[in-house]
Amino acid sequence: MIDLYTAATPNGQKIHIMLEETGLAYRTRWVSIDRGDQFDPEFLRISPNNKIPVIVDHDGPGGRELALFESGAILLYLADKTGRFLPESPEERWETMQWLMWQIGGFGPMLGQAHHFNAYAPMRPDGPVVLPYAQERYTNEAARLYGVLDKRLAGHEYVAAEQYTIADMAIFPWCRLAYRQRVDIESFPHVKRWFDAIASRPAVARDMERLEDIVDGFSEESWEISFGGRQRSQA
Ligand SMILES: N[C@@H](CCC(=O)N[C@@H](CS)C(=O)NCC(=O)O)C(=O)O
Repeated sequence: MIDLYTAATPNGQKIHIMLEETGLAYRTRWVSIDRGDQFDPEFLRISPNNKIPVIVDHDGPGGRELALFESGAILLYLADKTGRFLPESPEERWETMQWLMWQIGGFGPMLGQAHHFNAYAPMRPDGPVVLPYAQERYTNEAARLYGVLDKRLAGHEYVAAEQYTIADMAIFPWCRLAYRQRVDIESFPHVKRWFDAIASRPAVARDMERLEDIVDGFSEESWEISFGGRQRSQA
C-alpha cells in the first residue's frame, strides 16, 4: 500500500496518473497547501522541503517502508517498482530521463511562475502587486517552452522514446492549466493533439474527473469570470 500526500496541483496530479496507470494500491492523503498543512512538523518529517507530492510506500525496497519526496524521484521510483513507463534500452531510457528533467527543471518551475504572476498576484487584496516585468518575463518563457514542446511533438507521437512514458505524465498536468499561464494551447497544434490523446486515456480521464470535483470553482470558465474580470477592472 502506498500513501500519496498530495493536492490538486500539477505536481500532485503526475503521481496520481502514474498510480492509476500502474494499478498500484494507494490511498490519497490530501494536504491543504492553502491552509499551510505542508508546514506541519509531522509532514515535514517526510517532506523537509514542505511541498507535495510525497509518497510513503509501506512495502518499499526489502519490504521496508520508504518515504519519498520530489515528483521526478517518485515517478522514477514507481517506474522502477513496476517496470513500466520507463523504457529499458539505454537510448530510450535516457531520452525519457532527458524530457523528465526538462519538465522538472524548466517547464514546471517556469509555468509555476507564469501562474503566480498572471493569475494569483492580481487577486491580492493589498493593492497592485502585479509586476509587469515579471508577467512579461514568465509569459514569454511559457510560450517559448510550449514552442519547444510543440516542435518536439511535431515529429513524435509522444515526448520521448516513441511511447507513453513518465515524461508525458510529468508534462501533461501543466498543459491542463495553460489558460492560467496566458498560453493559448490551440496555437501549439502538436501539443494540443498530444494533450487530447493523453487526456483520453482511461487512467488520466479518471483522474481529471476527480480533479474537476476538487477544484470546482476553479474551472476555465469561472477563472475567466473571477480573475479575467478582476484584471480588466484593475487596468
Ligand atoms: N520540485 C517539486 C515541486 C513541488 C511543488 O512545488 N509543490 C507545490 C504544489 S504544486 C507545493 O507543495 N507548494 C507548497 C509550498 O511551497 O509551501 C516536485 O516536483 O515535487
